[in-house]
Amino acid sequence: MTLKKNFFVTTMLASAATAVSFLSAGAAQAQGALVMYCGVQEEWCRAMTTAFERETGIKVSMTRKSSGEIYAQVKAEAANPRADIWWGGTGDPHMQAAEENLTVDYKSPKLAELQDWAVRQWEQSKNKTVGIYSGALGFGYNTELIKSKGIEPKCWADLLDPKLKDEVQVADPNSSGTSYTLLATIIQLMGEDKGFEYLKALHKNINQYTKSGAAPAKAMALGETTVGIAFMHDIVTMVVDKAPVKVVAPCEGTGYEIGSMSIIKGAKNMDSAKKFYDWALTPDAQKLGAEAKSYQVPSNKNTPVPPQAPKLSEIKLINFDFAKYGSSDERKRLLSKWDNEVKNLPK
Ligand code: S7P
Repeated sequence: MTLKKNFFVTTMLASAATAVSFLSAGAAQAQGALVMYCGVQEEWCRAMTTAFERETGIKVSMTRKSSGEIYAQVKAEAANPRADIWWGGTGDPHMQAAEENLTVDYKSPKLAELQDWAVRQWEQSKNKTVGIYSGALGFGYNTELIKSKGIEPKCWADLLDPKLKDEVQVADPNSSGTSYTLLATIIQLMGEDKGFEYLKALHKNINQYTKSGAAPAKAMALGETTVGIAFMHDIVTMVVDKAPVKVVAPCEGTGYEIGSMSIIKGAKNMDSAKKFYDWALTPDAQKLGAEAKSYQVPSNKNTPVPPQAPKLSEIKLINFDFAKYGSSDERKRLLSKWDNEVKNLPK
């Protein structure tokens, strides 16, 4: 090879190497921080973020919001999605997002390790959302404040007692998955007409419709409301923190949630989203819930169930129709009916 030829080959090789390193830098940029919308309590969201970063070296940018708010944001951003993964929150808005094509189907190698209810959620959503935990809806009361009322509520019906006027707190079902679970539960228990009559009567006793579903449990612990309707596990967290609070599984029976996880359609960090999805289904990741004082029942059969978790087998659970109450039309119809017929009723 002549000197000139040699120089030509060397230059070509160097340019090729530069092009390759440019390409991989570009790819690394495209695989930026994983953007997670998180639907559980802030402490658990933060624990998941830190552990995943430590485990994989992938940075996570996490935002915590209530279930209905995350759904609204994912829908609003659909043309140019910001988030990669939506982890946690009640299953109904995940189901609605699946039906509206806002999320993508994915089969995790961890699927075989999951409880039947978690897999059923995945199947019913055409593989677009999967169950990560479960927990029953109930209510609680502040054991100090209830004394002056002379009652001990045990049933949904007891919450209509005039002695509880302005003493009951629950979230707004538009923002809160917890409260939408209440709406769907009452309708399934009583039928739609009687269910709405119940919710209108309950409205007289409501002191505030909060944005977040767990807020009434915290308010009850602080003595700001006598009764709080919330997931039982969120009320247990207050009991563990030694608040004067009693947890009630309503005597008529109650609904429950399948907390879910979905990958956003058009995610800019698809590989990282799938890595997070698989990891979030492992016992090591699911154990972080109890460590953050979140006492749901985990979906992986090998994850220990926290001893504090309300025992689903001992609670009278309704046969919750997740497909119907997670469907886009039904969710929109019921939420607008609640807005029109309940929320703005005078007291
Ligand atoms: O606190 C945990 C938890 O109750 O929060 C989720 C809930 O959907 C989020 O709160 P919102 O009611 O405000 O949407 C539940 O999935 C979870 O068990």
